[in-house]
Parts: sequence; C-alpha cells; structure tokens
Amino acid sequence: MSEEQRGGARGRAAEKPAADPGGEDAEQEPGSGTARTRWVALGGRIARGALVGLVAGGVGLAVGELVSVVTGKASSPAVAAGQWAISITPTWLEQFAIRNFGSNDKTALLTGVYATLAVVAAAGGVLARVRLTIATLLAVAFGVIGAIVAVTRPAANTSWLFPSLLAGLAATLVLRRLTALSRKESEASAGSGERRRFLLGTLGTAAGALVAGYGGDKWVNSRSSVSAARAKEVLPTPKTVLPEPPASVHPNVRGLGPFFTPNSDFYRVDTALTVPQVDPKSWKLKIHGMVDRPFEITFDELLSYAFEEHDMTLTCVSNPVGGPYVGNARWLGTPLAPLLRRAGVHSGADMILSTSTDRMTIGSPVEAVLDGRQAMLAIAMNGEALPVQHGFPCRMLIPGLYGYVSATKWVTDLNITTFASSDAYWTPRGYSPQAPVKTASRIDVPASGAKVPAGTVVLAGTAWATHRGVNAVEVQIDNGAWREATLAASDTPDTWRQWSYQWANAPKGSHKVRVRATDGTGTVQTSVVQGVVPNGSTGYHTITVQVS
Ligand SMILES: Nc1nc2c(c(=O)[nH]1)N[C@H]1C(S)=C(S)[C@@H](COP(=O)(O)O)O[C@H]1N2
Ligand SMILES: [Mo]
Repeated sequence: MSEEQRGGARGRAAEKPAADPGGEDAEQEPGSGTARTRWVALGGRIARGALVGLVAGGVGLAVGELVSVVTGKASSPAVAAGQWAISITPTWLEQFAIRNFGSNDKTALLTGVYATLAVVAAAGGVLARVRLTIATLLAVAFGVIGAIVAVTRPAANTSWLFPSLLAGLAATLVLRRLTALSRKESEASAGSGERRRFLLGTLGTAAGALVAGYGGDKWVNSRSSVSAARAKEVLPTPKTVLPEPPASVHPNVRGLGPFFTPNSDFYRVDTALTVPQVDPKSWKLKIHGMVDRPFEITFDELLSYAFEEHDMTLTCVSNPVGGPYVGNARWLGTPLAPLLRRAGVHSGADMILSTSTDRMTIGSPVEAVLDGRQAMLAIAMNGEALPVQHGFPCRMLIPGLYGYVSATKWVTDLNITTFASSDAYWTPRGYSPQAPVKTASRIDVPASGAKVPAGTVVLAGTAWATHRGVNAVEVQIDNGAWREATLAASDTPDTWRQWSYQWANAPKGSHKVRVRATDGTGTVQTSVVQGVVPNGSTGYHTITVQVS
C-alpha cells in the first residue's frame, strides 16, 4: 500500500515539469500567430472546397432536371432518389412521417434528399482539393448509382438512366474545373487575378445552375401537366341524377366541416413524390388474369359505359384515432361489376390486383365488387373531373374498404388473381391483405384543449362505419354515463354521419370528452386501443375542454 502511494506520488512529481503552464505559454507565444494563420488558411480551403462541391452538385441537379424534361419528372435524380427512399422506408418511419408531416410528408422527404445531397456534395468538394482522382471517381459513381436507382423504379424505362448519368458527368466536369481554379487561386500571390477568376467561375456557374434548374423544373411541370386535358373533360351524364341529400345531413354547428368535403380540403395519401400526369388520350384500362375474356378499353370506350353517382366516405388505414385522413364526396363513376362480368372471372379468383401508372399495387376482394355494393371506376369528384392528385383521369373505389385495399388512383390495370398467390404493395410492409373500415367517430367541435364559456356547450363531429352505416353516437363526459348524441340525417350507409350534442350546464374546469359510435349492425365501436398497423386504429377519440 505505502509503496504504491509513494510510487504514485513520485510519478506525479515526475510529470510536473512537463505540465508547467509557464513553460508552455512561453513556448507558444511566438508560434500561435502562425498556427492561427494556418487554421485560417485551412478553413479557407475547406470553405472553397465545400463551395465548389455545392456548385458542382447544383449543376448536376440542374442538368438532371433539364434532361428529365424529355425523360419525365419522376426520372430526375432527386425525385428518383426520394421515390427509392419511400420504397425502402420502414413502416414505423412511414407512420412517423404521416403523423408529423401529414400531407407535407413529400416536401419533408424532398428537403431531406436535397440536404443529404448538399452535405455529400460539399464533402466531395473538400475531398477534391486533396484527392482529386478519388473525388472524381466518387462523383461519377454517384451519377451511376443515381441512374441505377432511377432505372430500377417500378415505373421506369431505360431512358430514366440519363438524367442521373448526365448529372453525374456534368457535376464531375464542374468539380474538376472549379477545383483547378481554386487550387491556382491558393497558390497564386495576392492580386494576380486568380481570385477573381475563381470567384467569377464559381458564382457564374452557380447562377447558371440555378437558372437552368429552376427553368427545367418549370418546363418539365408545364410539359407534362394534364391540367389542360382535365379542364376540357366533358363529364358523362349519369343514368339517373342523384338528388342532393337533405340539408339535415349536416348539423348546423359552427366550426363543423361540411357534409361533403370540398376537393381542395380532401386528404391526400399516396406514395407518389410527383403527382402522376395521365392523359386520358393515352389512358387504357386492361382487365386480365384469371378471366375468360381479357380486354383493354380506352377512356372514350369507358365513357360509353353507364355512369352513376354515389356518395361515399373514403378513409385511410393510417388515420390515427381522431385523425384527419377521412373525407366524404359525391363520386361519378361506372360500376366495376359489369366490367368484371364482361371479362368473366374464374371461380377460383378472389383478388383484384389493381396497378396505377406509378406502379402502386392494391389488392381488393373480388367478392366486394360483385356483392352488390357500388364499387366503381370513378372519374369525377364533387361535380368536377377528378383532381389530378386524386387520380385523374380514373380511380377505383369500393365502399367499406380502406383506401390502400380499394381506392387505386391513376388506375390502368386490373389483374384478376388470388390473395394466396399475389401480394399488393403494403402487404410485405406489415399491413393486412384485406381491411374493411373499422367503426370510428371523431369530435371536431370544440377543438381539443379549447376554452369554452360555462353553460351549454355544443359538441359536434362525425362518425363512419362505411358500408355498414352509423346507427348511434354517444358521448361521455369525465367517465360519466354514455349519453346519446343527436344524429344528423343519414345519406347512405357508405357515407359518414355527422352528429351534435348539447352539453347542458357544463361546469367550470377541465373536462374529458369521449365519443363512440354504433354501426348499422348494432355493434358498438371498440374501446380497445390499437395502432394503425396492421389494419386500422381503434379506440375512442378523447379531447379535453376547458370550461370557464
Ligand atoms: N396510385 C395510388 N393510389 C392510391 C394510393 C397510392 O399510394 N398510389 N394510396 C391509397 C391510399 S392508402 C388511400 S387512403 C387513398 C387516398 O385517396 P386520396 O388521396 O384521394 O384521398 O388512395 C389510395 N390509392
Ligand atoms: Mo391509406
């Protein structure tokens, strides 16, 4: 023990002179200026390298954008990379994105893609200062990887190789050129004009990239846009005109949304980073697989079928309890059943695997289309041609099923097959192959956390159990007895049902309000709390209200 202590003391004592602060200061004083200059110079080189990398990357993206004017927006490097990221996104992350970004999930994703590319480009530029060959190879490799990612997208064709390849090539050339200018500038003496050459070269290239990228983006959007075709579309007249539902489908409560959700407010959920632009002139629908008479029809041929209007609420399996991914609309479409009968579905076939132009696949039960419900190929929504983001020119709809198993937008292919032999897009990602809509209800008024004056508090909201209908809605205040809400008139079992409740003598304080619905079969909505995966959330929507 004592030996060790002494040894330790000796050890520390022996270190002392080296740690003498006075000595170090004395030695550093004259050298610190040089070190600082060196650091500043190093910082300057890193900054210039990063700038060169960013500009080279920007040129690459701009070139990719310009080439995609020819090959299609979805083939541009950032969009293809983002689309790839979506395809490999694990289900929990997709849920996180839906929950936190909602309909802005695509903006969030693209921002992420651009930020990642910027960091990589800046790092590449710094690397190029010291290892130009390696940086060159990396830039080329990046273009090649981008091209591979693009060309392996399900909707791709060979031309999708070019935006990324040419982007990589352009970025490489700019990287080499600007790095050379930048090196010359560092070696040259002040006032030699190299600094001006470097700055002008870099900023000029950056400006060119911005103009080309911005212009390319505008150009590709206008070139591919089908908004003109949509504006021109003449809607067929339905066999029988559906009367407007009675005004009593909507309780007149301030702050409660209308019975029909305006198209501009209708939720949007899909995996398309750029909205598919499908011209009705080139649109075709193919029905094939386990059928006697496969066939293909054009949009004009589709219009020669009988059309009907149907009111229907559409909801997403990803809607959390109380969430916004539900909407109600009047749809115009042609029933799917006659089309299936024309094809002659084989007796063993139980699944319609529908595919969209962007190669989303959705599996729906044949049974649900043939059992008499109004499953349709819809071409209009609330009196106007389908909005492009809601599937123009044609989408599928089956009352009673979540969107991911029924509501294929931009649909062009119906493959009649079996659930046993085919997986739709979301199945390997953890969602059930079949998913009827679960009974759900929501309190919309007042907003959760709202302050309301004491007295009579009006509660209102909506409830849906699509295709089964809603028979009752009840509210519960602070774990009290469930009390019957006033139901608005029912339109069809396929639509949601709005409700209201006059909460008389609401006492001051913070209160919990809960809601539950009973569907048309008499089954009360389950209180069991379940998340979205694998087939829809359950539990009672609960809000707090501050009565004062
Ligand atoms: N082509 C395509 N169709 C699709 C989807 C998609 O990602 N791609 N998403 C489905 C899902 S999950 C839902 S909930 C509905 C949403 O339709 P909406 O965006 O018109 O509200 O579309 C369905 N149809
Ligand atoms: Mo969905």
